[in-house]
Amino acid sequence: MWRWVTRGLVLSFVAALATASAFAQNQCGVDANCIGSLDSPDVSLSQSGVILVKGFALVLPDLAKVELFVDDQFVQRVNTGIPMIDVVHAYPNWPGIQNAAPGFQTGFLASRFSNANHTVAVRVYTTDNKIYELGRRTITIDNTINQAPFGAVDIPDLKGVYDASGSFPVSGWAADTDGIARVDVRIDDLNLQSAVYGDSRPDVGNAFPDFPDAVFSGYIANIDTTRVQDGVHQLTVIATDRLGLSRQIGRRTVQIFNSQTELKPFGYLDEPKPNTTLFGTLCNVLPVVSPPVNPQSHITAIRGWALDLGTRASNVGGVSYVELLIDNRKWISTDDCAFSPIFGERVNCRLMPRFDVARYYPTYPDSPQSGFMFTLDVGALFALGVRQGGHNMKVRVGDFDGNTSELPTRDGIIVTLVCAEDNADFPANGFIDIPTTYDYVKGNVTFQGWATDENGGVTAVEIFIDGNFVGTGQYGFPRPDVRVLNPFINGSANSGWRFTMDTTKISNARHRLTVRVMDFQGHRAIIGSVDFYVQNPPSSNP
Ligand SMILES: [Ca+2]
Ligand SMILES: [Ca+2]
Ligand SMILES: [Ca+2]
Repeated sequence: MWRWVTRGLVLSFVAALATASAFAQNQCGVDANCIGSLDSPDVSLSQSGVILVKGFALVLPDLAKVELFVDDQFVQRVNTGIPMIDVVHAYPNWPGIQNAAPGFQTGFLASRFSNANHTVAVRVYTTDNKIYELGRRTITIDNTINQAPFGAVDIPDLKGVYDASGSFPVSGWAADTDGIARVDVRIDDLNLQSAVYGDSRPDVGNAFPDFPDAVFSGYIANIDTTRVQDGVHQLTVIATDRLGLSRQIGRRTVQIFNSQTELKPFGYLDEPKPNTTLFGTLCNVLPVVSPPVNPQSHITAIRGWALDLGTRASNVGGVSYVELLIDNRKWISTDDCAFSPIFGERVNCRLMPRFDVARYYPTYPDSPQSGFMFTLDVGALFALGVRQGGHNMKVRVGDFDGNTSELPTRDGIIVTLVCAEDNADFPANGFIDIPTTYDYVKGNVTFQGWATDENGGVTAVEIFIDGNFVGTGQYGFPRPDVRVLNPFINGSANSGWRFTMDTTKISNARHRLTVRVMDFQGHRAIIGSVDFYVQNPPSSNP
């Protein structure tokens, strides 16, 4: 009996040695070149849904990759490079720690495994081809359990008490294999508002490769702080799945302070985009009306939206006026809003429908009618002494308390104003629909928009990234919407352009798309620029 027991022990010990040597790996922590921890999954809980695998690893000389193993079988590569302030503080003497982002995170579907015990471990690969195993543990999978939603709050971040006034965004991501029914933002455990859910989060998609819904897991709520008393509050974000199960996915301390003078208007200038060439006609004809417009001249539409909040006490939130400034001089104000006999409709007005804005700011005064539009006659400006060339354009918004803001920023945008009559040419007109400003894109992305040229038509749509020519787009796609807006322009019905770009060829960073159009006479005009972010997963074969 004694011999039998001992023999069994010895055999299992030999078997363990054989397993370890087969992979030629060390446990992270046995030498000075690897420090790490696997914080999740928790062995004390039965696992279901998406099993989160999270931790950190600091290795020397450098980290090559991290891989997830379940039952000693390779499952997937793990997303690395996640900042972890607490780890940076805990290992102040680690080489290069101040710039380190030692966190890693992934997840895998529990439904791919049986309801039983399974081993989980990650392997950490160094740039000098060493392999360390980290965090081996046995977990229990029980697919009959409904997992509560999981996610994160990215904004506000964890850096301490967040000072807020007026409007501030709460954003992050939330996911659940049953689908997310809603994400709610609470202040002091009272529901304040629901977030808009379903925005694209390619970084989260990368972290959960076998859970495709994670790509559209982003949420954002724009919080109107004037609905809350000034002071320190606890803000929590609660996600609820389609089966009704909820989880708090983040908690932050916010300090709210609202005074009338701080509650400035905010908003955005949608059109024109930066760098656009805007043209005028009848450049020598002095306009007889104010704001300056000549009948039959070419008109440029200036469009955007603006909102404003008031304090709890005074409650006089709301936009009072919007003005168009060129080189800091006011040319048109929504105080001029009136029926125009030239256009046969009301022009230079605010309170225009913007249901897209209302979706993101549902509780704000006038948000369904937050739009404004100006009819700018560039030719009339020339007649009044404005020179052709580059000019600063911005929009100033005033509230009822005497506060003003400038859109899109105090710096405005640069536009080029030209007279179309000088070389008998109307510069091309157009727009960039995709990407929208600060979109996150990855892999192959198709930029899209439209372009027209009123005399002769479009020959080429030239695409620039960060000022470098990258190719010409395809042209001639149907755009009935553009036709409706520009019925008098030949070719507007088929004015769509597209350009497919492999974003893995450029860095994971902010970039600027600029689109230039050439017409049949060889005249070129920029139709705008849009800034966007590229976020591709690390290459799968380092
Ligand atoms: Ca669930
Ligand atoms: Ca205000
Ligand atoms: Ca032209």
